[in-house]
Amino acid sequence: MTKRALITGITGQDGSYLAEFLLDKGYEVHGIKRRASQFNTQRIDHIYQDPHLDNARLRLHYGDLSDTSNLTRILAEVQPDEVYNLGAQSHVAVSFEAPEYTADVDATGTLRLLEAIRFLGLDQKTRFYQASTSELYGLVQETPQRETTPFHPRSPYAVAKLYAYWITVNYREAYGMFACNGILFNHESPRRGETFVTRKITRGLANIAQGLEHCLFMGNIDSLRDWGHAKDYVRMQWMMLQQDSAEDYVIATGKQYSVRDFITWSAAELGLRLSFQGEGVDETATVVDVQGDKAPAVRPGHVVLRIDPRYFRPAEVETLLGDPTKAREKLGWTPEITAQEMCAEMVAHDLNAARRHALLKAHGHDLPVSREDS
Ligand code: NDP
Ligand code: GDR
Repeated sequence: MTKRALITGITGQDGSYLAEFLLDKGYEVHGIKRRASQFNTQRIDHIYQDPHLDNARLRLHYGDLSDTSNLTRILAEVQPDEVYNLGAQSHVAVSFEAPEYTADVDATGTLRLLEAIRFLGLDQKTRFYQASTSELYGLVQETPQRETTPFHPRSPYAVAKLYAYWITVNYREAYGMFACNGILFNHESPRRGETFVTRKITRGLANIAQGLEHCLFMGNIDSLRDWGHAKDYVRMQWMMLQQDSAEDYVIATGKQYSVRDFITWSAAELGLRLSFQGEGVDETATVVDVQGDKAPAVRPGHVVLRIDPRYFRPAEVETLLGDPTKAREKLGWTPEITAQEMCAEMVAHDLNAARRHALLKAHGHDLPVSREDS
């Protein structure tokens, strides 16, 4: 029997990798996609299947986590064996700007899905994965953080995800649903949204290397994170739903680096050696050496990075480090891609894009570089 999965957030970073993964496993994959004024399917265009084909195994449904009737109708139609709830307003800084919306989508949206599953009588058939987050630990109470570490969320996003975490546990305990939380630490890839810190760095420096931008403006570069690769992490999301019992798992690498480290690695991938000078909001990074041909627009002395306090958060999560022992011992999961390898892949991807852009520019097509302030 072909298994059927429903993914909310299929157009996002994780949704796109998970859809690929499940299609490879022979699943019929249904995804919920928001209506947008422009195409928002760039991450899944390569796996798109024409719905007119009888044997299409990827199907998209318009929907939104804020719309109960829409979610109920899609669930009734699809009758999924597995639901992966990856849809969310997922940007921590933006959640301070739009706290109520974030709560509606990230917290109540999760409840809407769980309740629709129950209402439709699918609670004993459909397995449920909730995209929980290391942001739950926030102001950390223990290092490294594991499944039993107390939570202390530090943003509207994290507080909304705390509700989603507990409502998932509650539906498991109250109704015997197979519902799990994956407490995932930061994971990145060339498909990472452009305003998350790693992608902002790899894309920004690649653009600077090609003369498309001049300087990167950053927030707290002393922040420490446990970064893994999204491809490794979606494998684990699936594994969690294949177990005999529903449990919650921390997914992390167990290694921690600073944002500053990530900047240094990215610059090195472009042949740039940086020197950090000054302190706090006056800190800058200047190029001291240029090697190779990847950064023709950069000379020694170029200030490629400045601090802009607008990127500081009202409450910061300074440090996160996960302990993935349970995932390793119970599920045999270990991450295969290191943070440095991932950084190299991201820089190579963004350099390619920047080179294409610079080439168009050199031929008179001066397209603006898309930018966003976060
Ligand atoms: P992305 O931001 O890349 O993707 C989020 C997805 O959710 C997009 O498909 C987006 O649609 C969709 N979405 C946003 N709002 C709504 C809504 N109102 N209704 C339906 N769908 C919506 O996130 P990631 O792929 O990185 O993360 C996936 C999930 O995992 C998220 O829930 C995130 O909070 C969580 N998480 C992520 C971690 C990470 O490091 N990446 C770590 C821990 C948890 P659109 O494309 O139209 O914007
Ligand atoms: P995070 O990811 O908040 O951990 O949430 P992000 O990459 O946005 O920030 C990581 C750290 O970098 C610092 N930082 C900056 N961040 C951004 N975006 N822009 C900057 O200019 C900048 N300068 C410094 C941040 O302050 C922070 O400390 C991500 C999201 O994917 C969540 O959905 C997910 O739940 C968590 O990871 C785990």
